[in-house]
Amino acid sequence: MFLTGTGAACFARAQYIMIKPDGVQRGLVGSIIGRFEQRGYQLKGLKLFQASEELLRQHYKDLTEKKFFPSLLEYMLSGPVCCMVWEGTNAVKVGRQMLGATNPQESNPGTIRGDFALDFPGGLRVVRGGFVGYFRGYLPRRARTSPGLPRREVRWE
Ligand code: IDP
Ligand code: MG
Repeated sequence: MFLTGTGAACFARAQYIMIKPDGVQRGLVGSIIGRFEQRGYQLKGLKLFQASEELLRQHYKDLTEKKFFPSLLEYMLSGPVCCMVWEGTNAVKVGRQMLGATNPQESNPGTIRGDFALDFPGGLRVVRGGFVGYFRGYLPRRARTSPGLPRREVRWE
């Protein structure tokens, strides 16, 4: 097991990041990986993955009632996503800061969204941040349904 420690301190060290289909198609994978490496985070899992509708409905369960959900679903099915797990100090909070605000127009310059994304409709949504845990019993539901990264795939040394 590559992680030791328990509970919140352990959770805070691992962040699931997904580069969405337009980010992959625009060739931004390298730049985004570079930012996390530059900052000092360590790549613990990486996979290019075509999500299924069923998995996306689980992954975005809290958003299914939103008006934009059908277009989000269609967009997320439009091509492979790049799934990553980054580990390091305060990865959840700092990772969020590095992504920028959900609405790209409100993302500060210097953040990933603030530098690479402009709008919701028609793409340019680029990245999604989430939360991932490693240990049985502590694993949040979201991590279990994160496209491309079932638990066993992030547990390599
Ligand atoms: P996050 O990606 O920053 O975690 P969430 O609230 O989890 O943001 O929303 C998931 C995704 O749903 C966003 O990344 C974006 O693609 C889409 N989304 C969220 N809010 C809106 C909206 O108001 N209009 C259109 N799409 C949205
Ligand atoms: Mg979210």
